Amino acid sequence: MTNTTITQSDIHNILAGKLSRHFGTTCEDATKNQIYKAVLLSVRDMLTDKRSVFKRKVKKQHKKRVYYMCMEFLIGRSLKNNLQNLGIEQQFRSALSEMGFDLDEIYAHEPDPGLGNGGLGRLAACFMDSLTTSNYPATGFSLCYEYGFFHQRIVDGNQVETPDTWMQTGDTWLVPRTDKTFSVKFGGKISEKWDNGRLEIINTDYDEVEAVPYDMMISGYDSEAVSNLRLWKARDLSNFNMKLFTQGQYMQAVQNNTLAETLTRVLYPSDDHEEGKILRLSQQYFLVSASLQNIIADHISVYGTLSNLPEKVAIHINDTHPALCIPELMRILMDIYSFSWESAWDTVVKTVSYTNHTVMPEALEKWNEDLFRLRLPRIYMIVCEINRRYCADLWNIYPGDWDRISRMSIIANGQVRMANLSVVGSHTVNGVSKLHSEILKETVFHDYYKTTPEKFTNVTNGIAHRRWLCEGNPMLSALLDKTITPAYRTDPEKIAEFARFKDDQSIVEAVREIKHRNKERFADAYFKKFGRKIDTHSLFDVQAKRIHEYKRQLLNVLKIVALYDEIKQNPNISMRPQTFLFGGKAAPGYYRAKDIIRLICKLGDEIDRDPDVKGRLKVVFLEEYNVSTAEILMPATDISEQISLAGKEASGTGCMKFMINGAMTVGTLDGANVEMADAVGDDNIYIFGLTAREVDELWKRGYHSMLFYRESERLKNAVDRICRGFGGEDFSDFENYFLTNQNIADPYMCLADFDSYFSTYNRALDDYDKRDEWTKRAIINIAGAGYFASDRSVREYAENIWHITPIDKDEK
Ligand code: 26V
Repeated sequence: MTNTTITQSDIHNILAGKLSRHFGTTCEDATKNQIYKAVLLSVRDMLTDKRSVFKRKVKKQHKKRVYYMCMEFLIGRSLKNNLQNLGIEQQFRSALSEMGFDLDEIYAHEPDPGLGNGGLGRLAACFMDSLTTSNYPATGFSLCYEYGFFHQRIVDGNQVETPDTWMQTGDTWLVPRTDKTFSVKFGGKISEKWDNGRLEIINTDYDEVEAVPYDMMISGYDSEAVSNLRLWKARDLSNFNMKLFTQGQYMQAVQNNTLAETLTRVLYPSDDHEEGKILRLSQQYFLVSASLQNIIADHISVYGTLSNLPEKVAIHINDTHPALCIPELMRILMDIYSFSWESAWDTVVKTVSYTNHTVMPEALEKWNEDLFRLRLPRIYMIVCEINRRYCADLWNIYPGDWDRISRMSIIANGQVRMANLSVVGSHTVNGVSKLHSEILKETVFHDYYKTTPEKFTNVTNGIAHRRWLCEGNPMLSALLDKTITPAYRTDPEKIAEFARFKDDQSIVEAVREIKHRNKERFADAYFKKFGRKIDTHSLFDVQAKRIHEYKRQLLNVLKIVALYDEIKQNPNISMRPQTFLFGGKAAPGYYRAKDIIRLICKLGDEIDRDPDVKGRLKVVFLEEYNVSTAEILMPATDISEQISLAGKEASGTGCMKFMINGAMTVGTLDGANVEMADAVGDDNIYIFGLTAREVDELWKRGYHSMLFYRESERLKNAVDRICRGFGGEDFSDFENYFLTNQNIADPYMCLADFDSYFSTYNRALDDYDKRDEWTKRAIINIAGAGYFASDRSVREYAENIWHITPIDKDEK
């Protein structure tokens, strides 16, 4: 799509204006950084203009709006996305080139804001892209973390964390709205007073923090909409001590402001366990309270009443992190707008919906009750009352069934359980893949499913294919444009038409050539950054995701060690050259994950040093894996490793990004892999290992990894080899981990799945040599990936959960 209303010379003039006003310089004298800022500011202006037209339409058409609340939005870089969406990339490229600047270099100058940990945050960003492209009235709410997700350095195999100071150059997209602030209160004392027959809640001695919005506009492809992602930043409000100040004690007057200063300072860099930190709870309440006040104020300004809130507003809580929405909306409706309990509750449940993103028990949020009461006294009272009424209802349904009622209770054993609160306070609860939604009903939410089955549904995740295919793989998308027309850009299921070309030899060759060029592009970028070479004629086998035991990077390591062992036992064995690429960060306090990184790095060094290998195997650990790296890594991948223990990965979205770029998946029947296998058929995906049900049964029977170790010579050798260490580095602790741990050895059953994994991988390796066949199957994967576009996911949310419709384009 090209926007023909703006010309190269218009852009030249716009940039000249920006440079003169902001930096007092000219196109001739500007530095690269000044040009970068001038480009961003110009695009920002265009988005602002476009957004104001869209906002008017939404208001005029009285559209129902969705508010997507999430502690994380892993948006990635925005410039290229915005220019392509607006259809003005070409004009900018030419205008800049005339001024002596290369647009690609300007792209590279933009920092990649790490406002998320992984899948959950990236999904939120993909959804904003799709909502906007599909012209839905949508707003994202999150926090403006001063420090995003840490940068990862690898020093002698060890992960070292350094701060992500993205705001220093990345804040140009943000528009501070100091005119739209709200105040959020923490702690204090609550008292009640009857006033004219109305119960008044009085909060005293609280700490007050000002929430300042920083807005980032999100563009859509060829759409009328420009959405807003509103990020809240905490600013000190009440801790300025005027008395001390007027006494001349300037420094003391501003000393006591730690809460406001720390609240939005840093993103929690762990996505696997709740540390129960009061700061995290405060962050969550800050997000929720500021956003809800904002939503209510906007709604009142349009409708003048809250009685129609559920008809005009959908609030989505992305995982339990914003679950305080439920009691906070109750508080606002009752304490400020005098709703009765019953009508407030009815409004809340009709407005709020919830997505669960994990069944890992350690990630299910629970707060210490005392801490919760102290920090959020009024919210605590409301949660207690929600719980009291809910348990009373349950008592009527299940009289005497204490066990069940205590399992379903929101507060129990001194803890507030956020997942239970989320289910009770939402009208709809969904998982993120078919399998995961079924597991939710059978396990974590089983009692609720039995009680209110109509609440539960599934929406399989999706990816913004415009970023992950069109932007990241311009050669492949150009080929698609040529063969099936560009219609798939806004209607992704049309990619299916590409399957027609699987027997067209010229297309098969073109797809193979594109894969190779993308491998070269990746290898060049890697060389520029690290000064090390990768053989682009080797097979690229990639596992890129957070480092977690359940994702089983260790199973991959066992496979590589077994292949290495084959070479050691027979140095002349014929083996296709393979490069194993790992990318991902470990949570700073997750020592096992950090050890896995060290193991990968040290294995890589050992293999590099070994003359027997003769370049046939190479292991690369990619430092600082982030959205920008993923964008060039995925198009370069031959085999995508999706090997979590079945039942543990809620969906996975990386798997979809690899698929749409023509990689073949080696994976378990877990998360979205199940649906990917359905989409392409068994011949076009490499499935191995235990199913979720088999895992469950084995677990119940009693899992003994030692039995698998003893039965497989290859596995035994691989485990023993790891335990002997690499290059003087000791990994003997893995013996305990895999085999002898008294609690539970090999908790994610790597050993049980090893043989099946190894033989399946080798089958893929053999198939890779039949180059035309392989590429045909790559084409089938690309063609089958349309379903996994987030355009489809958000349409399902819009139609089945939020009940929103796109704006009417023709109406003014
Ligand atoms: C938990 C916690 C707890 C400690 C504080 C920080 C924090 C941050 C995130 C989480 C929950 C993470 C859940 C998550 O990321 N799930 C992933 O969601 C993806 C999108 O639905 C899905 O594809 C992945 O399979 C799933 O692991």
